[in-house]
Amino acid sequence: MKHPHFSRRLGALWLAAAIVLAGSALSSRATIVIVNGGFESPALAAQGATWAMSPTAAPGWNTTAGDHQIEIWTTGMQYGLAAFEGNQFTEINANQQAALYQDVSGLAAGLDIDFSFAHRGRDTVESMQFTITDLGADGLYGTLDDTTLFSKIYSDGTAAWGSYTSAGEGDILTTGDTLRFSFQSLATGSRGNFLDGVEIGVSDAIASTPEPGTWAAMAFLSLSVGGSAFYRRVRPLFSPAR
Ligand SMILES: [Ca+2]
Ligand SMILES: [Ca+2]
Repeated sequence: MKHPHFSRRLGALWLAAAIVLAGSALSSRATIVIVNGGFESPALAAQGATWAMSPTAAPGWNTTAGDHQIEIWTTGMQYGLAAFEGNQFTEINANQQAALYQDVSGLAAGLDIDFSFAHRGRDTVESMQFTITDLGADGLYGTLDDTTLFSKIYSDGTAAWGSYTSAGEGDILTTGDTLRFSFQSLATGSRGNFLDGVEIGVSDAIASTPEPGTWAAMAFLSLSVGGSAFYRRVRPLFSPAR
């Protein structure tokens, strides 16, 4: 059976979200809308000085860096430093000051946005600015119809990961436009601002939502019977393709 407005790609995204949410820091109601938030893909060999630096080092992520380089570290690469989650994390400044971001389109309006992430300084207390921007009707970043939905600066030293969530930040709602989720390093130069464990999810306060323990069963069900029940629950979060 064909499901209009629901592409195979989105279906895969929902399944991935269901799996991720088993250990999520976000509400059990939230559906993750970004990909590779833990910088675990592609998996690098876990050995001393292994890192990746390339435009495709972290699928799903984009950088504002002029050289387009994204840098991924593995646990133990330097300073005995371990990833906040999994085995890999990123340093926002690869060769220069930059922002890492993901644009998410197709979200219905009026959904609650929740987030969590971990941040750490490399050399000293370092700061970055997390911003959620509505790109407006033109869907383009940096134009006059952009609106900032949320923006906050986070500062952490080298001793430990700082762990943050949207708890206590008030409601942040989707608008129906494409949104940019951006982590802008405020450190200059080729070093600074480790980032890991990024989870950004949306939830509909009205939708009936299963308990976390049922997600895996639902994912299995959707694979087994074509996902009609699973899709019906989650499809209202996305508006029809435009
Ligand atoms: Ca990670
Ligand atoms: Ca715009």
